[in-house]
Amino acid sequence: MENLRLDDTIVAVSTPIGEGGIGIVRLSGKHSLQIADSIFLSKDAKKPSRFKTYTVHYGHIAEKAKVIDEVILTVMRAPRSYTKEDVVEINCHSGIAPLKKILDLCIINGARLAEPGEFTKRAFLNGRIDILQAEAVLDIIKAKTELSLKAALNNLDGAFSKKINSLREALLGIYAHIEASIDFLDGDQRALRKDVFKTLGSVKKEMQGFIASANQGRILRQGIKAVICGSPNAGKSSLMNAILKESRSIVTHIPGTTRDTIEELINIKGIAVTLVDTAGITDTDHPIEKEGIKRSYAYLESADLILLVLDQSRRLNKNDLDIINRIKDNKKGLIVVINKIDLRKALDIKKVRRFFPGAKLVYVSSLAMKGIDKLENEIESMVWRGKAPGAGFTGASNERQLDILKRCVSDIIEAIDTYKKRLPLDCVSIYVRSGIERLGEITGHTITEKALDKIFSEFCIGK
Ligand SMILES: Nc1nc2c(ncn2[C@@H]2O[C@H](COP(=O)(O)OP(=O)(O)O)[C@@H](O)[C@H]2O)c(=O)[nH]1
Ligand SMILES: [Mg+2]
Repeated sequence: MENLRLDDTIVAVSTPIGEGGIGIVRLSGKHSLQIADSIFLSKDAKKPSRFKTYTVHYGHIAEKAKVIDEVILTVMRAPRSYTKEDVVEINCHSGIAPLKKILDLCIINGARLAEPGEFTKRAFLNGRIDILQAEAVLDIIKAKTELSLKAALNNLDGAFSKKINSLREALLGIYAHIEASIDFLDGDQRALRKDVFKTLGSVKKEMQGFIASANQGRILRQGIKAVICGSPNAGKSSLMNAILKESRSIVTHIPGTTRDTIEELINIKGIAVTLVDTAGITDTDHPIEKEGIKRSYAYLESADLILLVLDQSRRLNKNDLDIINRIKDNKKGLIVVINKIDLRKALDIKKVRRFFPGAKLVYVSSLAMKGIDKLENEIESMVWRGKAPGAGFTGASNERQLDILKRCVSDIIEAIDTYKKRLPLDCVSIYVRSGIERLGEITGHTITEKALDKIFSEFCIGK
């Protein structure tokens, strides 16, 4: 159980390494205060081990009286700290030299360099948070929009854990009843069977709800990739700029000059959208242009949403038709953006509709910044398929959680089928038990060390 050691004191730089105002070196474990004592010089010569919990102190970090940096030191004593252990945080100047030197000094004085996510892992092992909450910490760090931050905070707060725990308790209730029912009389057996059936049905329904909303959780966490495509000069780069409301992509009169793809991360109605401006798709022999087009197609493969830009001021040409044929049977989200509505109309809209019978058409002028709002609304409703998560969203946020939920639902379905076959309740209870164990894996009630390692390996050192 190498990784589950809790006896040693760990240390890490908890802020991103680089030049900045403040950098933080964090210590956690039994010897945190003792280590701080040996490297911290306070003005009044008081030692950190004498400091009250949640107090902040000015002083210097020094190696044998040689000052390394001017710092502020915070003491948070067990059990009321991030890890439930004695924690010391040293706010120093953020530069490679002071951070590295202070880190080294802590190690020389008995601390061990923390593994990725080890502070949060200790918070879990010491029982302050469960695994869903630990994963929420990661979601918070990675959140790109307010909406995704809110969802992650709800999970950190334990909103999802509570729901999972109550399902687990419902299953535990059934399990205990069945186990106790062996001596029941017939009449009582019948009442129990009814009860078991009802509870299994409602547990199944709730879990299926979580599975259905997991896609929203995934989008909140990861965002989506929207790829702008279309023929040269259709106005792709202009559209990108209009959406970004600033000129980041190259806009030019010469067709085919955006040879490479340009990506920007933007916030559209709370969704983190990676917007990609591709090279115009055209029939060409130019090697660089060809490469750009190859990449455009590759991007289309990986897109969650395609924005096809068509130029309203001209009729469909061969390039348009090539790309339309390429994407018309696409199973992903697609919005047809009819651009240049400030110009005289030459495009046959009916023909466009025939290619994309179900698709949304949005009319814009990228140049005049017209219709961009409507496009953003359309992107939002397309992404959420009309069911946008509110600020109270709580649910599965990653593949691990979703995968376990799915396996758990199949256990419950098996349990219900077994019940319906009128087999003895003992047979039902086998599946109920499996379901209980799986739900325990989600929260960490029952979890293997391997699964734990995998979860925390996604964290960075210092978290
Ligand atoms: N009138 C008008 N011109 C536009 C509009 N959008 C783009 N253009 C012009 O069309 C040309 C090609 O635009 P660009 O964004 O580079 O097209 P791309 O090759 O698809 O990236 C430029 O001269 C733009 O100014 C629009 O909505 N209205
Ligand atoms: Mg362009």
